[in-house]
Amino acid sequence: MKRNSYYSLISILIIVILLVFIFAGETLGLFLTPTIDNESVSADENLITVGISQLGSESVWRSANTESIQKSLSRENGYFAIFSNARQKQDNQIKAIRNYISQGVDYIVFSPVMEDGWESVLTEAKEAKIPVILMDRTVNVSDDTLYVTHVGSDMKEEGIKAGKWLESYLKNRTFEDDTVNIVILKGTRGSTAEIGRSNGFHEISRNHPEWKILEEVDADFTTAKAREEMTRMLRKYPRIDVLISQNDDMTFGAIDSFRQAGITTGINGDVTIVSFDACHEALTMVYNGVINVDIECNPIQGEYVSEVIKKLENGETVDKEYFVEEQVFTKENVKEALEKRQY
Ligand code: GZL
Repeated sequence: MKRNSYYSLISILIIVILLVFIFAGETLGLFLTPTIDNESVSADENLITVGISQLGSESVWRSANTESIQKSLSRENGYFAIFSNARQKQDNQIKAIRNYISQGVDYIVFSPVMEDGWESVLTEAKEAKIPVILMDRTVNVSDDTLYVTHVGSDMKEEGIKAGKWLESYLKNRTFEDDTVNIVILKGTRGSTAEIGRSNGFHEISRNHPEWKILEEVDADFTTAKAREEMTRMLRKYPRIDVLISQNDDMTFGAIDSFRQAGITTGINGDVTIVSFDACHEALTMVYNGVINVDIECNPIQGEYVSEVIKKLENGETVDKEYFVEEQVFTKENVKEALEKRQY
């Protein structure tokens, strides 16, 4: 065999072996979850080791939530935190949690991408005597001892707030043929935020036969998907009066689509917009009258999680549920919040 073809064969072989290794590593989640190496967690520091599985980085809200947990569970505060981003895939979260269990962390903190499918991995954590704290979203399990506490928002209450705001807003407004045409952009199907906000809003909307919900579509909390779905719905429905958008990132995509179609939104606009999260960019739009109302969902949950862990470390009992403080923002009250909003 000629020397050159020998070398090219060897290099092809090396590339193939590398690709197999990377694929196997990704599949087994080996690259997703950093490990605790002994040098980094010296015993005398007496750090509390926490495995954190964050569901993704799909929205402004999520980035703020991640920053909050990483800031609170810091080394200065007595923690050694291992962090993994599941890229919106439940399998990646399950792999990360299993990895944390095998590393024998002291606590597991995670934001479940959807409510179902956690029984077995949480049973493994319980059997390993590793307390699990839910952050942001929650899980649907038959045995609620599979997690110690949920720190997050009352999402159903957020949906009810949206419905009640729309009720009061529509009281002195009339629409063609006395029907209010509504479309809903929903978050990740099966997530606590999507389930809670949908159920809460429907609890109010079912009292209004004049509210016609033309379509509810899953846009996965992302700007791109929302833009795509809103463009499709604008082609499909001759008149849309109200958009309920289950997070600000989807609202941004929908507004792009309205603008493309020459449709105005917000105060005195063609379409009334109800959004959720209340991030800085959206609150600026509320202030400028482009979004009518923003139902706050507070991502700053790290301090609550750290407080729960410190209580558990001291052998104190903790509540099953900790809800964070949240408001409803309109043009009338948004200015002060806007000046303080960090995300
Ligand atoms: C709400 C959280 C949602 C936000 C979205 O608690 O789960 O997920 O509303 C985020 O922005 O993507």
